[in-house]
Amino acid sequence: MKTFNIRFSLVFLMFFQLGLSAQESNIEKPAIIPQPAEVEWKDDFFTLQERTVVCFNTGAEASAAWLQRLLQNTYTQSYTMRGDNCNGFNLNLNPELEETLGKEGYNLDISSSTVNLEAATEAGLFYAIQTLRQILPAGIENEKVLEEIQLPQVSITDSPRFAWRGTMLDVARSFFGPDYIKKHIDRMAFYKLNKLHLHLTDDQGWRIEIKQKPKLTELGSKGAVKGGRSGFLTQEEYKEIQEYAAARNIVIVPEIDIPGHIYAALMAYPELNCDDLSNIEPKRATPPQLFHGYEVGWSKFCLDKPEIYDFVSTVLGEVAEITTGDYLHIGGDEIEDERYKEFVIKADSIVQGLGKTTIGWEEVTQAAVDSTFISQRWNGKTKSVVKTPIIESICSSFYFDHANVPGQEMTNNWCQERGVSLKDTYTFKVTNPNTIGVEAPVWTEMVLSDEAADDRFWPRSIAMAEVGWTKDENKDYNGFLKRLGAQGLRLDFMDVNYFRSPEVEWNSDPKKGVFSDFMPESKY
Ligand code: TNX
Repeated sequence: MKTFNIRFSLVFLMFFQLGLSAQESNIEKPAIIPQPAEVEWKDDFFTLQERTVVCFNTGAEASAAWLQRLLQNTYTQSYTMRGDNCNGFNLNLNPELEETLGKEGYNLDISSSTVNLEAATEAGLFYAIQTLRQILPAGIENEKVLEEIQLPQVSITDSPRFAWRGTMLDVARSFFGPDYIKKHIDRMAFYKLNKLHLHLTDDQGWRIEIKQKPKLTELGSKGAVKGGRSGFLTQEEYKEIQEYAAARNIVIVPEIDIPGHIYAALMAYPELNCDDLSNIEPKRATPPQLFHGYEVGWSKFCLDKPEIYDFVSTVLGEVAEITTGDYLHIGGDEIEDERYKEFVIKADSIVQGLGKTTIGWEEVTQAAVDSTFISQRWNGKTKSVVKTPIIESICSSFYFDHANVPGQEMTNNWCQERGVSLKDTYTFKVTNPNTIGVEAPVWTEMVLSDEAADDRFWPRSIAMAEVGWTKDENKDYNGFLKRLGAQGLRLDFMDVNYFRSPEVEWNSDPKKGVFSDFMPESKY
């Protein structure tokens, strides 16, 4: 009897296992990017019912709205309800979880009948929802999915490696308005990026309204690089973008580039020049002309004139007033002047006086700035006299105005002749203990349309998102390429004009989206 029992159990077990593996192969494991810290897939699934309750507790109201918005693109009818534990979707905000999950971490647990999302903050819940979104079928990105939805059961515990996960858009060389910026914010949020740095001013254009200095936009916003768009953001538009971003856990970081890269202000307010114009290269442009070229490093304030500090205080004061984030970026790149260090220290104290944290390009660390000053590394050439927190934007891995593949047209490859490949981005290893995160700039001297900006940002920003979020031991380039390829269709549905990196096997719908016209040469 005993032997029979054991035999029977063995046979039963074998059947059971066979059954499971068959089931398992039916349900593909979704591609999640960035790779979460801990993922445990189970061999069973959750079926989305025709009616669903979304339960949320105090503080999770906005998350409930997000989740309901997501479920709207499925056949389910969802109802939100204040409460702790419903038999359906549960959003649980619990500040005590900060100890284990940090500010942006979350737990996501999908079992046979419930989907539980918990975090210490709404940011964490928002990220749990983004992960859930990646587990739901790609079709929800552009239509109502009516076929039955089965989600694999899973238990995910996740939190980011770095607090700073950003992109930078140069709206000064060529203007990008609220519509594109919001689209960009949506895509960033999907990949758990949380800082959008706007390079608002440069020689070619001034892009943010300053009420006490109206000529900055009346005159200074009219320029752009040849073929690029001009324009500016009103303060109302800026605030609206900022609110849109905040709802997606993204902080807008405004940059007013001083004391160099400042010609747009110098043509609008010529009194900021030295009387003999020794602060600019007149062959590039002289006031009241606009500048449409590409050259850098040829303009600066007249640093001997004390009035420039009034100008700086007024401008930064207004920008600080409309900025809800903690940071003001003062640029500080590509200038030589005896008074440069003095200027940086003074500008920092103005920013601190406005209650914000100062950020500057790495050159600022030639000056003995405070240890709260954040420096943004881009060419790694500065001899720093201080240790500061660092945002990593080293050009050889994170300058996305560079070519996706060698020879790509309309790219600027001064840092690395062959451009910046997906692999260059993905395999960057952060080793400096002062690094607070990563950020990828798209400079727009050669990026003149929304489609081109998409092509430069995506998919390399996705690789960067994983550098910023995922710990080294959980990263793997080949695994990343597979997950990225699997997300192609989703990017199509999201209407992203991403560069079809040749190293990726894209699961993509050629009827959707606009393809980049680049054809790799056979030698690549
Ligand atoms: C360097 S990076 C610049 C920008 C240019 C960019 C082009 C930095 C701080 N300055 O002014 O647009 O190269 O790649």
